[in-house]
Amino acid sequence: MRLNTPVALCLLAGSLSNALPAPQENPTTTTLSDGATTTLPTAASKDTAVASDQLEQLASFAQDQASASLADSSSKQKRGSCTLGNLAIRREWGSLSASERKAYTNAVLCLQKKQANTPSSLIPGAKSRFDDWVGTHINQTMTIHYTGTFLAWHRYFTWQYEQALRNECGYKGYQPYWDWAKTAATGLANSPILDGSDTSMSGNGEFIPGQGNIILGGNGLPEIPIPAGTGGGCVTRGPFKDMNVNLGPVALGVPGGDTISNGDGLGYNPRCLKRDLTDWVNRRFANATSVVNTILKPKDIYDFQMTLQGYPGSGDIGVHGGHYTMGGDPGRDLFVSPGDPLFYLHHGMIDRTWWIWQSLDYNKRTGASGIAGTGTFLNTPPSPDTTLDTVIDLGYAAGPPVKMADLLSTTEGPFCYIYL
Ligand SMILES: [Cu+2]
Repeated sequence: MRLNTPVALCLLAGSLSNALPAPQENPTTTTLSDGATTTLPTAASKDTAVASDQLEQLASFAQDQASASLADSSSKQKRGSCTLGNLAIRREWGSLSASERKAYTNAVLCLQKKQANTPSSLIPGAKSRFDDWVGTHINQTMTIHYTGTFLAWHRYFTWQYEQALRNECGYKGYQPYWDWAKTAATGLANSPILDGSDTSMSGNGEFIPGQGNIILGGNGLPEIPIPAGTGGGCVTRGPFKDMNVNLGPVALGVPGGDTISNGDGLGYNPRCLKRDLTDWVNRRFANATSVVNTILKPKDIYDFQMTLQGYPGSGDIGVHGGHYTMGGDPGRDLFVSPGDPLFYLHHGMIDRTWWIWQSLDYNKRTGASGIAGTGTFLNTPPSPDTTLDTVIDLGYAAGPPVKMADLLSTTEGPFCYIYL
C-alpha cells in the first residue's frame, strides 16, 4: 500500500477542549453473573488519584465477572477450552519481578534474531520474525484503524505475538501491559517501564534540543500541535539499545510538522530505535480520569472505539494516542508503530480497557452488538459493515484467519486470559 499524504494522521484534529462534565461519583450496584452484587463508580472523578482507585475497582469487577462466568458451567463463557485452571493472567509491567521483565525482553530479542516467515519478494525489508508483525501491520493499516475490526484485530495481533514469544522463544509468562494512568502520575522516565534500566523496555531517546511541534490533523481537519518530548534521538540504554528498526517509515510525524516516508515502507531501511517521551500527551489524553471516562461514558461500541481512538475534529486523540506519548521512530508512525516493542504493552492496555468495558455488559458487548463500523479507515472508501463473520487474517505473522465472532471475548474462541 502506498500513501503519499499524512492521511494516517488526519484523524487527530480539532480544537483542544477537554471540558469534562461535573463528575457524579454516586456509585451504582451491578449484579455479577453469579448473582453477587458489587458497587461500581458511574462517572470518572476529576481527581486522578481517586480515578486511579476507580480504575482498579472496574478492573476487579471485570476479573470477578470472568471468574464467576468461568466457574458457572452453564455460562456462555464456558464454550471452548478456557477454564479457571488454564486461565492466563496478564499483568502490569511494574508488578513483574526483575527476572520476569528480563524474560520478556529476552524473548522479544529472540524474535528479532529469528528469520522472517514473510517471503522477501513480498516484504523485502522484513528480516526477522519480529518484522513479520510489523509488515502485516503496515500492509493492513488502512483496514484496521477506525474500522469495525480495530479492537479485535489488535487483540488477535497482540495475542499471536504473545504466543510467538512463548512458543518460538521459550517465554513462560504472558503479555504485560503499560498502565498509562500510572505513568501519567509518575512521569514516563521515572516509571519501571521506561526508566532505561536493564529491566525496563528501554527508555527515552537521546535528547535533541529545540525540536518543533508534531502536527496531527491536516487533510481539511483542524491541526493538533503536539509538543516534542524530552528525547528525540536513538535509544541508548536498556534491552533495545542495539536493535534495528528495519521497515518504514510510511507516515512518520516528525518535529517541525512534516510527515516523512520511505515509499511503501516495505523496503529494508535499518536504523536505530528512536523515542521521544512526551509526558504532555500522556497527562492530557491518558491520565486516570481519561481512562475511566473511556470506560464509563460510552454506552455502545461505536462511541467506545471512537472515544478511545479520538473523534476526528474533537481535539482529543483518545487513550490510543499513547503512540505519541512514546514518540520517535517508529512510535509516531501509524503504519510502522509495532516496530517499537513498547507497542505491545500499549495495545495490551488498549485491550484491557476494552475488556473492562465489555465486562460491564458482557453478553451484549461480546456479541453482534459489540461490533460497529466498516472495513475501511473512517469508511473511506466506503465498504461493507464489519460483522461476526468478518475474517481477520494476520498474513505471515501468524495464522489461522479467524472470524470476528471468535475475537470478542478474552475467555472464548482461541483466547483464555484476563488482566490483573
Ligand atoms: Cu495498529
